Amino acid sequence: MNEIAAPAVHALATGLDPYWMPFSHNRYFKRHPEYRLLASAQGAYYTTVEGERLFDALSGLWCVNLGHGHPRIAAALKLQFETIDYSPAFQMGYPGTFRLAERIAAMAPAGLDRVFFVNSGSEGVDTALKIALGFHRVRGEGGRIRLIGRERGYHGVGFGGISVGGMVANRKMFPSAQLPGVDHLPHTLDYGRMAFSRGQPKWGAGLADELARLVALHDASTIAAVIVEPMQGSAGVIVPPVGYLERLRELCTQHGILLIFDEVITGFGRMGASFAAERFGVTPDMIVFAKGVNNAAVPLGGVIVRRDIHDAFMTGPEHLVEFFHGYTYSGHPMAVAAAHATLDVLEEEGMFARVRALEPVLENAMHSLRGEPGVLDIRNIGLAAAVDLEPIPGAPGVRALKVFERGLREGQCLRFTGDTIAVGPPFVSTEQELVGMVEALRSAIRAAS
Ligand code: PXG
Ligand code: PLP
Repeated sequence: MNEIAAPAVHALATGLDPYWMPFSHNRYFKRHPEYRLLASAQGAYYTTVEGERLFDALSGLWCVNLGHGHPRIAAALKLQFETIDYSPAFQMGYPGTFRLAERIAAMAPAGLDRVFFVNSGSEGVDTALKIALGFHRVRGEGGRIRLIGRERGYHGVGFGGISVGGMVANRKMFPSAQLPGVDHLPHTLDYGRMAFSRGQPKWGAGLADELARLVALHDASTIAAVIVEPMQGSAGVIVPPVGYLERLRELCTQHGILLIFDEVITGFGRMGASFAAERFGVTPDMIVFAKGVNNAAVPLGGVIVRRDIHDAFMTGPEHLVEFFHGYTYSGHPMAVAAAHATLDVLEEEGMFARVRALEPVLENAMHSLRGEPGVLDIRNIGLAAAVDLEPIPGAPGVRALKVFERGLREGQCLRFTGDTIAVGPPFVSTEQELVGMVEALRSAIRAAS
C-alpha cells in the first residue's frame, strides 16, 4: 500500500454508528451526513467525500489559520518524525521544546516569559487555574481559593474549565463536579446598547465594576484569579467593550488577584497581533494558548506565565519536583516541530499585518448583512465575526442549522451554534474569498427565512 492509498482506504468506512462525535448532534448527523464528511483538505478548502469543495470559513475550529497541508509544516513534521518522534516529558528534555518556549516568551507581553506546555485548550485552562491556586499557596495566601469566570465564557471541558465557564449546557449535567467557591462576572453582550457595533463596542466598560462587587462580597483575600477570554469566541464573537479589560486589570492589580487571559482562539494572530493582550493593550498575569500556535497539525497548548509567578514555585531542595503537574505529551516533539514551522511562516510572511489588512474587508462584508431576514446582531474583531439570527419560535437552533446546511450547498463550511453563525477565516484568505463567503452566507440566510 502506498502513502496516498492508506488514508483513502480508511476514508471508505461507511458505518457511522460506533464513533460518538464530540459536541455534535450525533443522531441528526448520522441521518444527514451529506457534504459533512471531509475527505481531504488543501489551503483554505476541504473536499467532501462527494467531491464538493468547501471554503473553510472557521479555519477548522479556529485553528488551521495558515490553511491545510502547509508545505513548511509538512516538511517539518516529516523531518521531526525521522529525527526524534517522542521524548519523555518528565525529567528529560528535547531541545526544540526549550527553544519553542523561548520563542513564545519573546512574542508575549513583557514580563510573561515562562511557558508550560499541554495538549489542548482545556488542559491549558486547568493548568493555569492550578498555577494560580498553587502560587497563592506557596506565598502563604492559601486562603485565596476562589476563581472568577464569566457568563457565556468557554474554557474547555475539564472540571476546572466547566466550573469557571459560563455555558449552561456544558455545566448543568455535572453539578457535583463544579469547583467550590467559583463565581461569575456578567457577560458583556447587550443588544439594546451595542447591536451592530463594528469592532469594540463603546458602551460597557462599567460592566467590569461587577468585579468590585464580587470582591466586596467575597473579600479579596479569598479570590485567587479571574479568567476571561479577551474576545469570547465560542459564545459568538463577543467583543470586549472599550475600557472593559483595562478596568478588570486595574481591579485585579488593586486586590492581588491574578488575571488570566484565555487566548486559545485569540492567540497567535487572530486579532492581528501576537496576542489579544497586545491588540487591546492589557497585560494579564497568564495567557492560555492552543489551536493556532501550530496550525492544529498536532495537538498543542500551553500557559505563558509571569516570571515571578513561576519563580514562586522554585523553592525547596533542588532535587525535588516543584510543580506536581504535567502530561505525557507536554511539549511533544511533533507538536513542537509544527509550532516552529508555524511561527516561521507567521513571521516571515507578515501574517499579523495581513490579518489587520483583511479585518476591514471582513467587517464591511459582514455588516452588509444588516437588514437581511432575521438578523438580530453582527459583531466582528480581527478575523472573527458572528451573526445572531432570530430563533424560529419554539424551535431554537433550527434557523442556524438551516443556514449552515444551505451554506454547504453554497460551498461554505460555516460554524453554527445556537442561532449564531460564526466565521473565522484562514489568514491566507484573499479579499475575494472573504466577500464570496459573506455573499454565500447572505444567500443561505435568505433561503432559510
Ligand atoms: N478556551 C477557549 C477560549 C476556547 O475557545 C478552549 C479553551 C478549549 O480548547 P480545546 O483544545 O480543549 O477544545 C477553547 C476551544 C467554536 C469552537 O466553534 C471553539 C472551541 C472549540 C471548538 C469549537 O467556537 N474553543
Ligand atoms: N491514566 C493512566 C492510567 C496513566 O498511566 C496516565 C499517564 O501515565 C494518565 C491517565 C494520564 O495521561 P496523560 O499524561 O496523557 O494525560
